Formats: sequence, C-alpha cells, structure tokens
Amino acid sequence: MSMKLYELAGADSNRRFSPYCWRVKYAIAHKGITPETDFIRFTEKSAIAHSGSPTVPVIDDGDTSVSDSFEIAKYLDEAYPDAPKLMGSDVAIGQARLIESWANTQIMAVIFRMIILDIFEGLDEGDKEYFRETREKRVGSKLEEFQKYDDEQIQTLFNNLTPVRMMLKTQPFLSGDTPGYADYILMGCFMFARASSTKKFLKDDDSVNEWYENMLDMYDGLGRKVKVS
Ligand SMILES: N[C@@H](CCC(=O)N[C@@H](CS)C(=O)NCC(=O)O)C(=O)O
Repeated sequence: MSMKLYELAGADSNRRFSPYCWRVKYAIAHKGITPETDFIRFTEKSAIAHSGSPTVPVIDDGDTSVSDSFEIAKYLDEAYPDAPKLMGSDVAIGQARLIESWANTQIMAVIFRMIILDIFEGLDEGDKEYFRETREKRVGSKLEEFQKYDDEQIQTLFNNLTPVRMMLKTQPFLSGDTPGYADYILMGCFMFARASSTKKFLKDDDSVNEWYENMLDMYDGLGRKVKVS
C-alpha cells in the first residue's frame, strides 16, 4: 500500500514550507519511498482529523497513521529496517534529539525571524488572520516589528552554525560519511527558508553552504526543485 504524507501549503498549494514536513520528506526519500502527498492549511485541517494531530507532518502508511516529525523518523526505521537507516540505534536517536533541539532553537528560530513576513505573504487569505494572531502571541510583537533580515541576523545564523562548520572539517554529513536524520533535521530549517522566501541566508563561501547545495541535489533534486519567485 502506498504511503501518504500530509503537508502544510500556502496560497499556492505547491508552496510547501513547513520545516518539519521537509525533514520527513527527506527521511522518506532516504528510505527509497516516493509518497503520495496531500496538504492542509492552518485553518482547514480536516484531511488530518483521522490522525488526532493538530499539526503536520502526518503520514498514513497502510492502516497506520503517525504524526510528529521525530516520531515519523523513528517509525520509518522500525517499519523499514532493511532500507538505509535514518538513525539506527538508541544512541543515535538520543543524539538526533539534541540536534533537533539545537536546530529548532538556534537555527530555525533565527531563520523564522528573517522570513516571517514572507511566510505571511505566501499564505492563503483564509490563513492570514490565524497566523498573525497565533504567531504575534508567540513572539510577543507585531510580525512587522519582529521581522529582522539584516547583516547582523545573517551573522547570528553564521555563528550559530559554527558546530556544523567545525564538523565538516572531518566528515561530510552530520550523520557521518552519508546523510541521515540529523542532516534532514537541519535541512528542514533551510528548506523552510527556501520554500518561503527568495532571501539569501547563507554566505557563498561558507562550507555549510556547500553542504546545503549537496543536500539540494539529493534524491533527484528534491530540495532544488523548490523555487519561490
Ligand atoms: N513537533 C512537531 C511540530 C509540528 C508543527 O508545529 N507543524 C506546524 C507546521 S510547521 C503545524 O502543523 N502547525 C499547525 C498550527 O499552527 O495550527 C513536529 O516535529 O512534527
């Protein structure tokens, strides 16, 4: 039976910008699976009601529904043990949890501030009020005041990526010689930016940018195909 992935979409239903969904898209591709995809909007979630989850990603795999990006990654390793491992051991799961919390707080949060208005502008009209209300409450200011895209913010992102830059001196991927779920966690943050905005967020001569460019090409250019005009 085929696998179905539910994602978040903007006004253009091809604008799939959720960082958590991108983590899962890469994780599913890693397993050699091409899922069917469907989308929800923030204010229209009937397609995922069966899962009991208020958020995407959600996958349906036969009769099994799984929600939450990290849970989905664990499920994929359990359900597809013969395909390449995303994490592969309890130790790797524990370490990927650290990468997840680092990426969410030090990378995704910085990128979010750079692109919050681009996200807003790309939303379906029916979602804009919900997004403004929930996100302004979360960040404690107007979206317009919160947005920060300048040299200082780009430098903050650069600084926060220092551990990855140091690691790239000794291995090509966060997971070692080949990419794994830790790489997809970080890539999800970058795809969040790419799918929402035309803004540049990495410096050309940064080794992290080289890693990003390599990741864009993987799985027949899964990431590279995404372009915001
Ligand atoms: N911890 C969850 C977070 C998922 C999440 O927050 N998804 C967002 C899209 S990026 C969502 O569905 N939000 C729905 C809402 O805000 O109503 C995961 O890793 O999957």
